[in-house]
Amino acid sequence: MPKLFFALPLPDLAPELVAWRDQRSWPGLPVPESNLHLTLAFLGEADERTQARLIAAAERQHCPPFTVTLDQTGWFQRARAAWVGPREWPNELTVLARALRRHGEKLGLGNGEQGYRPHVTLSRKAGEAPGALPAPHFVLEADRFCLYQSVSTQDGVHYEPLACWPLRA
Ligand code: 3AM
Repeated sequence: MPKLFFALPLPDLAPELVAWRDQRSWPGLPVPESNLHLTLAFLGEADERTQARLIAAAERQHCPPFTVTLDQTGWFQRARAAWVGPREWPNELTVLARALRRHGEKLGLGNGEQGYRPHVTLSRKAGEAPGALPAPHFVLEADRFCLYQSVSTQDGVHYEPLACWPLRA
């Protein structure tokens, strides 16, 4: 069964983020540009019936478009992920992430974690935190969200959108 998650795609920002990361000393193994995303809710393995239910729930989800400024670097020590993320973020993002996590939980999905820390993972297997300076400054104009599946190939993992929905009030 494929592993699923909801995320914001970063079509315009991904090349800028990669160029920024690759210009500096950044720890760990770089995440390929095509895999960059901002996770809203991790779901885990889901069968086709559950996928269809997730899609139906996401279709009914309403959220206005919002802006997120990625102005900080960070490191999840346990996951060994180095990232950029917002210092502060709009309430719409918190509410959307929570609603999508709950859709998953109602279907028995998720990892039980309650806290939400928006971030874009730029590298994995990072043994140390990235430098804090110079601070990043990337503006994400979020206007849609997607359900992704994680596909393992010989070249590594690829994240493929299964379906996307516009953010609208
Ligand atoms: O790219 P980020 O860091 O946002 O770390 C995985 C990645 O998130 C996360 O799901 C996203 C797509 O794979 N992930 C994988 N397993 C996870 C788990 N058990 C997980 N997040 C939470 N719990």
